[in-house]
Amino acid sequence: TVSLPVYTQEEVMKHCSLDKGIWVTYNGDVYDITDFVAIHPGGNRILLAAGGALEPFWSLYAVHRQEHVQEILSGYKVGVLQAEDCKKQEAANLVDPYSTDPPRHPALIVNSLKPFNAEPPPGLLTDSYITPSALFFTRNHLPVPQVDPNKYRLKIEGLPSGTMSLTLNTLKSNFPKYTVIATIQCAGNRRSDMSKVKPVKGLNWGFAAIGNATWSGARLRDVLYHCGFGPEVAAKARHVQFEGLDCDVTGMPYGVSIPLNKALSEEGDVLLAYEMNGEELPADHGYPVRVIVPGVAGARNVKWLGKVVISEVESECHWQQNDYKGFSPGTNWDTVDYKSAPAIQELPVQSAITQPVDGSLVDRRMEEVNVKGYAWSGGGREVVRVDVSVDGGKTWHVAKLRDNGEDEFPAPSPQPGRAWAWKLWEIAIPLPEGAEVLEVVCKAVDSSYNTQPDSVPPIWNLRGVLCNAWHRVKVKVN
Ligand code: HEM
Ligand code: MTE
Ligand code: MO
Repeated sequence: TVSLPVYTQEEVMKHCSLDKGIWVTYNGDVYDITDFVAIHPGGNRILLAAGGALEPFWSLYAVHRQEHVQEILSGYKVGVLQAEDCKKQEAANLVDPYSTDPPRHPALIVNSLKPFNAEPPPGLLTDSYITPSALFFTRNHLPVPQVDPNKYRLKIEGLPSGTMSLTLNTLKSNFPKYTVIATIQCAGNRRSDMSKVKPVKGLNWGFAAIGNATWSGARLRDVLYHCGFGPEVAAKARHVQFEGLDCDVTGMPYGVSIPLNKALSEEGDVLLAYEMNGEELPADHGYPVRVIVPGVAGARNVKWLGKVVISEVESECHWQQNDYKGFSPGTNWDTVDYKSAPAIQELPVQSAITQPVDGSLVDRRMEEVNVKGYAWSGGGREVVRVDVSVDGGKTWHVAKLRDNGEDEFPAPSPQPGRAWAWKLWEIAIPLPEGAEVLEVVCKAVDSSYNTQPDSVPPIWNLRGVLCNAWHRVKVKVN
């Protein structure tokens, strides 16, 4: 083997532009990645590491903690880093941007630790109509920001009065406090069902990236009108952009937008929430303030809200423009054009089976099999029916819908178009005679008579979002 040249950090640093070449270090090795820059799936940001170490960036973007990424990198190796510089780097890498993340519940199933992404065991999900905050799924793209409630300011931009700045106390005391019970679902919920058909890119969520909570706070519309929203702005503005206080290494915050109409509508129930389930928001769920956009994909419910911008255009951020969009099963990574598809807002009708568990056993002496699950639809469309089958969809039974499971949370029948909360459902179905395997299936119907597609292939998409095919669970009878 030819021994590779040894470089100092200083030499590596000189290679930080496309004309001088782009070099980076990783784990004590030196790489010339000039030719890779143009084909990097994460785009231009790769240049941030030019002339320096990859570690601080890769610790922020967990997608790189995969074997195939290491393989790509190894193809560009040109040398090793001088021992003394290696030591310096190791010391610097000990600063972990996630070190201030909060403690989490041990029952959560972790999909990625840094950033933290986790869901509860699905069986626990239907134990209570209101999901306990500690078990509510968490979807973080970045480290949890540390926010001092006394220094917190919510900036409102795009109104005639210029930038407005509201304290936490103002939000709490100057506006009426509203409470809504709303389900939040990640657009990637059930991605693992999609990746069984063909690999997709993204966190491998099971079917518990969904939860139902009470959210309390000021209505966004009240705050906007208070800050001077009026006909002059309404004539031009079309979107409300949100920015989180969580930033990537370049200082770019998490950002998305929703249609202005949704934000202004009295029936839209969009909140600047400071409470979840009657307590201040937990750190993972957006302390001290998050947006709740009922009926809309989790991604638009911005946590650690720092800024609201009234605008003619959608958010320019990655998560609005180049992520959280749906595509044809025929679209691949060579042909995908993110500009061609609208951002996901309202989600389609969804349901899943939490009991029985896939692969479990049912005793033949039991005459019935108890089936339980959740059902929900986006856009305030109420789930009006859930059909359940134990023979793979040949025969169907109608499940009993529960608006709420506990007396403490009386959920009155929602107004039409404002059904933001899920329904839990259950049914006891007679065991079919002689059956050795049951294929338990559920599908929900919403108030617009939308229902779920029977299988994944026709809705498969490269990013694995919007997976709402019939949920199927197999159990053995013994
Ligand atoms: C995604 C390689 C540097 C940010 C990816 C993926 C690969 C890759 C293979 C796709 C992973 C997957 O989804 O399976 C590399 C290599 C790098 C490098 C070889 C260095 C030589 C960086 C740097 C940053 C970065 C320095 C940030 C400053 C991202 C992001 C994605 C990504 C945000 C996700 C893109 C998306 O899913 O939309 N990278 N990367 N990468 N990379 Fe890098
Ligand atoms: N807001 C900020 N600031 N940063 C984020 O990473 N993730 C979004 C959304 N809001 C995110 C965010 C996504 S994709 C989802 S699904 C929901 O938050 C998840 O909310 P939860 O973690 O409270 O369940
Ligand atoms: Mo999400």
